Amino acid sequence: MQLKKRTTVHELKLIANDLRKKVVTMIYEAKSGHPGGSLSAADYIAAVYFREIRVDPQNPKWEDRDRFVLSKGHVCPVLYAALAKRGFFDEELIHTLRQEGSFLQGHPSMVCPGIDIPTGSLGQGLACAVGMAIAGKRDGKNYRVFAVLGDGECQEGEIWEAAQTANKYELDNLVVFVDNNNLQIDGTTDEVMPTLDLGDKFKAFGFEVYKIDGHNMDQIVRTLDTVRLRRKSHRPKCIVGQTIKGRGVEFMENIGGWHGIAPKQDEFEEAIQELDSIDEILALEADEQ
Ligand SMILES: Cc1ncc(C[n+]2csc(CCOP(=O)(O)OP(=O)(O)O)c2C)c(N)n1
Repeated sequence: MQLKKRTTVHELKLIANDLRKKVVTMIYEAKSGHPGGSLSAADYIAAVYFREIRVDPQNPKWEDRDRFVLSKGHVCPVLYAALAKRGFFDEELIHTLRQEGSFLQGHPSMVCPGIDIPTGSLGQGLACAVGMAIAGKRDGKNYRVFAVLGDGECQEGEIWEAAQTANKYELDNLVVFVDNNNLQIDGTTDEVMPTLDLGDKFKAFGFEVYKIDGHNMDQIVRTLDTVRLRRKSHRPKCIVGQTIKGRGVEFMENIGGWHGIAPKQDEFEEAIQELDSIDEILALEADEQ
């Protein structure tokens, strides 16, 4: 089910900041995890989970729900934070990230309520999303499938086989987001294996492409609105969001080293302080409106 009232852009900005705080907290407490790519995807994931996706947290396996595939599964802390905030499970459980016995493991698993497919082996998620979208059409279902890919991940050949298939089956129920933060584990995507312009590539594979600033909530919301209106266009959709790895925590921003390490206590405190100050700025913004 969609939320009763459409969440406003301002509310989504606050939610995204809250997700960022939770990401930093979870990874600090677990002493491991992937902050950089979680923080870069936070704005889009906030918009999808709090404005767009039709899910029922009380009935996570609802047959007609929209599906969500976090193809770059290592950034699951941001997805867990969103699922907890939407009520799929007790928010307190976010403090169990990566603990033995917790369903919040280092990569998503289907024992966690709200996870539609296990991911982590990069390159495979889009093919799963395509399969779900084909099944939806075959079964006459109205659901959509949202997938989130990393730009480094797009170096994998399987992504392009899946994209080809999405075009062949006219999967207008598929919405792909590429988190184009230009970094991966070992450096920039250009240094490791240039992906070239991912928007142009998806376009060449038959997708409708929207190139946006992946941190501009106005643009994200407008693009999701457009994509929803074009639901029956017979073409899959791809939103390429230009993003910043580590977004929101200045000392992590654009630093490859923050791909997969946890902040130490002083770093954690500094990060939370900075994110708290973003809340203060957002409160001022609201007062001025
Ligand atoms: C098939 C596969 N190869 C390697 C890895 C190890 N790995 C984990 S994250 C990552 C980098 C991913 O970069 P990107 O897709 O750009 O994600 P982001 O920078 O947004 O975190 C790699 C190589 C993996 N998970 N799966």
